[in-house]
Amino acid sequence: MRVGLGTGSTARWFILGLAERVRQGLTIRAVATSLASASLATEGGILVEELGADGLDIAVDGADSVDPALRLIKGRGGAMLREKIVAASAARYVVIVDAGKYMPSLCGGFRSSDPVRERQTLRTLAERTSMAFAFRTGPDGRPFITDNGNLVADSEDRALHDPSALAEMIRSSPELPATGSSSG
Ligand code: A5P
Repeated sequence: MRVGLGTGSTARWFILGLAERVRQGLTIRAVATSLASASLATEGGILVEELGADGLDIAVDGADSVDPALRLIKGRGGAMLREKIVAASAARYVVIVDAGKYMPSLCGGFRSSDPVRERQTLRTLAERTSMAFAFRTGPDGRPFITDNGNLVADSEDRALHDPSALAEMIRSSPELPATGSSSG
């Protein structure tokens, strides 16, 4: 099988378990959603390759939160772009969460990928959503940059009552980065 590997502490457990199965003789090929997951998989003996045109049989990832309608917030790990590409390429998409991820309603989250328009992106988001957004910073206080060289814009100032509508609004807004996406 061709298997997509997610990113984060939950996906890490999946990769470790998969590596154990590979050591026992399971034959798979994997595509990783982050450099961290690629390293972990390779160290565990999993063959990691680039995503091919033939897609994936299954992808397994974690999530930051899930609501009663099984809608998800993802992206806290900063691997959203590759996670979305891998998820879209997989015939089956499995998300693993523990009980701590269940929320009665989701909170905001947005990843921006266009540095040229970064400030305009935040302004547009704020205008369209009436929510406050800020670019994520790392432990050193500098802007957090993803594996793909993207910035991450986060908003957590209120619950999302209609995350599906928000996701659609962002997807259909030409002013927002074409590869940007609501996490909801
Ligand atoms: C990575 O970008 C994220 O989407 C993760 O899958 C998500 O943040 C869950 O991470 P944990 O399993 O570490 O909570």
